[in-house]
Amino acid sequence: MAFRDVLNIEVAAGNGGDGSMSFHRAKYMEKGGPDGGHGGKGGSIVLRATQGVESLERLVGRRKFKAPNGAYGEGRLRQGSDGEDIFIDVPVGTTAFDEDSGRVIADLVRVGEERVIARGGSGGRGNSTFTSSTRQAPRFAELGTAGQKRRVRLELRLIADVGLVGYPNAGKSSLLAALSRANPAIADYPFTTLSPILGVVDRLDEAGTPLDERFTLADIPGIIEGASEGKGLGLEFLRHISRTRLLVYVLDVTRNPVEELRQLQAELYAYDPSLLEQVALVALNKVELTDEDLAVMVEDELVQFGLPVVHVSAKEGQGQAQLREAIFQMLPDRELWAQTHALEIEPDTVREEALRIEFRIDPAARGVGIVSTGQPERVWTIHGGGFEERIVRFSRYLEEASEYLGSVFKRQGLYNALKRAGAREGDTVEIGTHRFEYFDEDEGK
Ligand SMILES: Nc1nc2c(ncn2[C@@H]2O[C@H](COP(=O)(O)OP(=O)(O)OP(=O)(O)O)[C@@H](O)[C@H]2O)c(=O)[nH]1
Ligand SMILES: [Mg+2]
Repeated sequence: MAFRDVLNIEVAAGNGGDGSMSFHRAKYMEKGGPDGGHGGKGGSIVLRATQGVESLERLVGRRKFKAPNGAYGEGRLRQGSDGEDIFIDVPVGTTAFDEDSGRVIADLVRVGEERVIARGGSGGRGNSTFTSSTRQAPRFAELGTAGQKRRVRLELRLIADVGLVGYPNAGKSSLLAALSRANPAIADYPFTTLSPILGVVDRLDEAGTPLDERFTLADIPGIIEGASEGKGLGLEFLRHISRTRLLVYVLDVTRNPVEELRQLQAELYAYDPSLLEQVALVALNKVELTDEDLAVMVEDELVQFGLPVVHVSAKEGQGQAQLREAIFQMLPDRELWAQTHALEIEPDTVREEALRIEFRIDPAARGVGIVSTGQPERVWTIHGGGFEERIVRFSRYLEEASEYLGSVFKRQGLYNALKRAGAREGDTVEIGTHRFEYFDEDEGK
């Protein structure tokens, strides 16, 4: 099975159902009251983290997800049913990005965690809602709003506690095999490991009996100089270690460990500078191939990096118990780590746009554009403040709802704002596709 760890999908939440415009009808009753019910909510698209799914592969073949719409409201105050949410199961460790804004919209790190990635539209209110002392028979209702549509990129980062990084052939896979029950491919050629592999490492007591304490260890493909420019297998796989709590630099003592570590750190830095802030140690591997004095000399040279050094042999077993124990002792506490490394997630609610009034046309000032009424037309265009959305929600009943909308707009301060901007009696106000005449209430008082 190919290891797929990035997947692009398209998601569309359901639209909200329209509110109903209806009046009660019964025998012997001439004129019943308004009884239009509300529309139902549209279904949302929800990501859910599950265990036991190792890759995003499971989703392949299905790139588009659509949640059902909410049902229309009906007479007799019957509310439309809500559209059901659609759940997309993804492996723990999946992060979702909005393809267009690039922002993180979900980051699932615990089994069972859920996050809405496309919100269903809300249902419109039925006409029964809009009665008042002066409006007994509203002949309008509210439409449902559109569900959110998004292009989403899913990325899977293995949630490993510890990551092994090193040049090809340094012995990373050999170490994983020695410390855990994982069975990675090991061979005497570079880039044996082509995709990340996880193993579980138990803490052992002195007699070698497992204690009830363990960490997961990720083995990733080797990194070479220039990896950040795409050489070798590139740095794609560093994504998997970007959220580990500890890094083990695996160095082959028989090569040039000091130079290799410098290069490794430069490549990691180029990918993501915060990788170098992770707790780390050095596993100086293959020590059985050199004499001890030489290994100690190398260790002295590595002092400049400020990292603890453990001498090991993945092949012969030396230092493995020490390496295991050193990792357990240095590993930052999971809860504390999670608190300081939480990704910043896009807020759920879109910040409401401030009201902007744009004075578009003043033909009089330019001496042109006399309309049929013989008056120069002055048009004020309204953006933001939720006014355009509100017009859309009543677009089917603009005529009937105009008095209600007028009172809402007034309460929201639209006419005051227009007046302050210099609007005059008879000017045209444009909100979305709707146009109406500006009327100054205080005039003539
Ligand atoms: N002598 C000796 N050989 C080792 C030791 N550890 C690993 N090797 C050998 O080094 C070679 C590479 O080992 P791997 O574990 O595949 O190395 P890797 O770092 O995973 O390599 P890539 O997956 O290509 O990045 C194999 O031939 C191993 O047998 C060791 O401690 N001593
Ligand atoms: Mg390997």
